[in-house]
Amino acid sequence: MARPPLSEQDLIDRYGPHLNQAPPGGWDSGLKVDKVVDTHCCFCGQQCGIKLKVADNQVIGFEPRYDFPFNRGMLCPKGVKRYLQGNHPDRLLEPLERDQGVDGGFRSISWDHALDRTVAEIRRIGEQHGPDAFAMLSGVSLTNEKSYLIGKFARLALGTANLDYNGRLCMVSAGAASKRALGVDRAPNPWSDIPLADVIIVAGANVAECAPITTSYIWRARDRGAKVIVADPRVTPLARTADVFLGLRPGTDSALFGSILHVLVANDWIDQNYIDAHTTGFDEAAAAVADHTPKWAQEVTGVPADRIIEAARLWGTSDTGMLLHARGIEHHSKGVENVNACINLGLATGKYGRPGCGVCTITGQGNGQGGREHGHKCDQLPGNRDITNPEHRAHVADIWGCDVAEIPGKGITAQEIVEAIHDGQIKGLLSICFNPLVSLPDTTFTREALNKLEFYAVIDFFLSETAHHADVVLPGSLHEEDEGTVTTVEGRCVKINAAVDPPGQARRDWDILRDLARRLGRGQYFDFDNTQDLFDEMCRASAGGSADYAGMTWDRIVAEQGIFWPCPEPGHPGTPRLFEGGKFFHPDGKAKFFPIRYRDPAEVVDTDYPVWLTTGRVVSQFLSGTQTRRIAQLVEQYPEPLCEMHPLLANQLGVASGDRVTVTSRRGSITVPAKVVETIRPDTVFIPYHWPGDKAANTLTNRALDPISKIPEYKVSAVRLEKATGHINVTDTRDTRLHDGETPEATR
Ligand SMILES: Nc1nc2c(c(=O)[nH]1)N[C@H]1C(S)=C(S)[C@@H](COP(=O)(O)OP(=O)(O)OC[C@H]3O[C@@H](n4cnc5c(=O)[nH]c(N)nc54)[C@H](O)[C@@H]3O)O[C@H]1N2
Ligand SMILES: Nc1nc2c(c(=O)[nH]1)N[C@H]1C(S)=C(S)[C@@H](COP(=O)(O)OP(=O)(O)OC[C@H]3O[C@@H](n4cnc5c(=O)[nH]c(N)nc54)[C@H](O)[C@@H]3O)O[C@H]1N2
Ligand code: SF4
Ligand SMILES: [Mo]
Repeated sequence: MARPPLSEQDLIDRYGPHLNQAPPGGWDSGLKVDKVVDTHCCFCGQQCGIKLKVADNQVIGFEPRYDFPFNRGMLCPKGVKRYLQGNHPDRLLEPLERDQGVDGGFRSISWDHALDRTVAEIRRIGEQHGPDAFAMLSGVSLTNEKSYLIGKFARLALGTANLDYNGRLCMVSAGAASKRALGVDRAPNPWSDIPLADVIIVAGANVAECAPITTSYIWRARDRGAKVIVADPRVTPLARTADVFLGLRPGTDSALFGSILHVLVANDWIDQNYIDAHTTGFDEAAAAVADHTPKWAQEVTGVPADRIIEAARLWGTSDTGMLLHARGIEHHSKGVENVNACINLGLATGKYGRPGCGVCTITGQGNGQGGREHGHKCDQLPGNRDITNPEHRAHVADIWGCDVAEIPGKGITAQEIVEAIHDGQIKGLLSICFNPLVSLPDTTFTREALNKLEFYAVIDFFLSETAHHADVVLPGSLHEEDEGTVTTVEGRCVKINAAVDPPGQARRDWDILRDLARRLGRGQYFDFDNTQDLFDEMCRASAGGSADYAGMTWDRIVAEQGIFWPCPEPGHPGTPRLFEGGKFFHPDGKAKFFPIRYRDPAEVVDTDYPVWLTTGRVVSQFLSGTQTRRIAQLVEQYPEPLCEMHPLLANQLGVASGDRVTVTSRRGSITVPAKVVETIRPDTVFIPYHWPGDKAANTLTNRALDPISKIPEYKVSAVRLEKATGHINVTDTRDTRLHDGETPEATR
């Protein structure tokens, strides 16, 4: 609901009758504010504290929050502009139904009609094809309470096993690796440990653009003299200040980390006492990399052998050290192996459970951490429990007050759900907080699948590109329209406060799901009146699980600026640092090494597709862009996807910055302007993925999945490039030239 323009009288009331005369109350910012609400940013997993300024039930501005210890008043460009999305004219204000008629557009319908039709289709598909033929997809921009509710809703109201979430595209490689090695899925450290590290390895994480506030933690370590090592095919902004840059070829991380382990062992830069006391499987892990010599790794990764040795020396001989990784090593058909290779480096040198020591994943979406704990993954029940474990099922059935047999078994993962839709096995879908048409690999395939659905309902606040394929669109709530909790990158559960009510007929997400459950005849399991009720039930359900919130209350969370889980009972202080005293979460208390050998990515370059493509993000856009592509000030910073390429490749193609290039993979092709940069390997191009349609990087990417985590291989595809017609003036404020003394080998 856009606010009407100010009338002349409004202007006089606000600013006084003459330009040179102050209004009665004196000059101020011109904003009449009813209240200022302490909450957190709705975007990335760092969850910076922010204040929203509210007037007339609209968010009209923001102020930084200096009291929140994580960001202490700092915000990135997205956090600063986030408040602008709420009043956007595209905001969905009433339920919509696809009009099969003339132009195939949508028409407004009543809530009763929208919900009754949705329920009728869920019933019809269930009766004709069984309950698993109706799937649900969910998202981790949602609060903990909603994640919990969705897990329960899919299992008890829809009765389907096939519920999964968009963290499947994001956090699952890190989660699976961490769980199998350490018995728990959480970054082991509070971020206040980062400045205490003597060496910091940043692997496949564009910290400055994607976790901007984390940069300041790393610089605080540098100020103490810490060494920074960056492993990335691109010289990211942080890499420009690195002491050692490991400019590896996409898809070769396990060769790099395997070789570092090899060097640690060969030089006895390991902590044998720690290994003996607190771990199992070291000998097998060391044997697996016996042939991963730096010379061999130089061939595979393109990183000079002496740099690999230097990185190993810094890591192995420093008393403290942290390794931070993100999707650059996780978005692979061997994402879990890559993460386990990193964890091996931490365990081999005893870098766990002490200040300034740990191997941490940097979470992605706003609730990238909490959203993977409370049971909306296909194999999971609340408390990060296992849906196939009889004891876990019994515990949750007890909390839910249902028969154990009513909880379906393990379902299939997000990409597999889309494959099953394409195959015709799954006929109906309800999605909330997910835009798969932009975010899944191989867009053409995803579109075909969506078009095959017999019925599709979407809960969103904007008509996302995926929602265009829906039969029914239910207008849900924006972050600032509901309260609840999220769990940040540090494992700190924080409180989100509602600033405004949903506009028009839009409803809170939980209210929509509760209504659907009631209409499905399952209201008895969804007898709650607000999100606080949901939080309390969620905490009870999590009790005894690895992600234990049982001792938390909203009051405590607010008073203590968040609580780190596990927090198993009232009065428990929470657990900022995991694994102190070498205690891991497996039954024997020990951590597990995994033997990791390098293997090729699912697709490799050849004569037809000779260039590596990798994809990712830019600072001003967020994920599938549904939100940030609607904020003009962010669009201006980077209006459309550019194909970053090295001058050597550009010369070969006869291309200058701004010339359009056609990029083709085995899946399809897109044509985008080139951006010639010295900050990328000559054999690799990078395209950010935030745009839909003919600008969608995912038209090119591969559906290959990691066998364990089922994450798609977004970071490696093989492509060919040709100069196309057309040119734009590329404006990007980033400095992508390399200066004297700043010429990493990989970019020569
Ligand atoms: N501005 C912004 N911030 C965000 C988001 C956003 O969309 N925009 N999204 C949030 C979410 S959900 C996520 S998951 C995080 C993602 O945060 P990041 O993982 O940091 O971001 P990406 O751009 O996906 O990839 C990170 C880096 O991996 C490198 N890379 C590519 N291939 C490889 C490889 O094979 N090996 C290695 N070692 N590196 C490789 C890329 O060059 C890139 O610099 O960001 C969060 N923050
Ligand atoms: N090529 C390539 N593809 C990628 C990646 C990559 O690096 N390269 N990264 C992957 C990663 S890490 C991620 S996390 C995914 C993200 O992919 P998606 O999860 O599909 O992207 P989002 O933009 O978060 O989509 C969320 C949708 O939910 C809506 N939404 C947001 N908050 C709420 C809410 O509170 N309630 C409701 N009802 N709706 C809400 C938004 O409007 C949006 O339409 O993309 C993946 N895709
Ligand atoms: S760093 Fe993340 S949480 Fe902080 S303001 Fe930026 S997008 Fe928001
Ligand atoms: Mo993500």
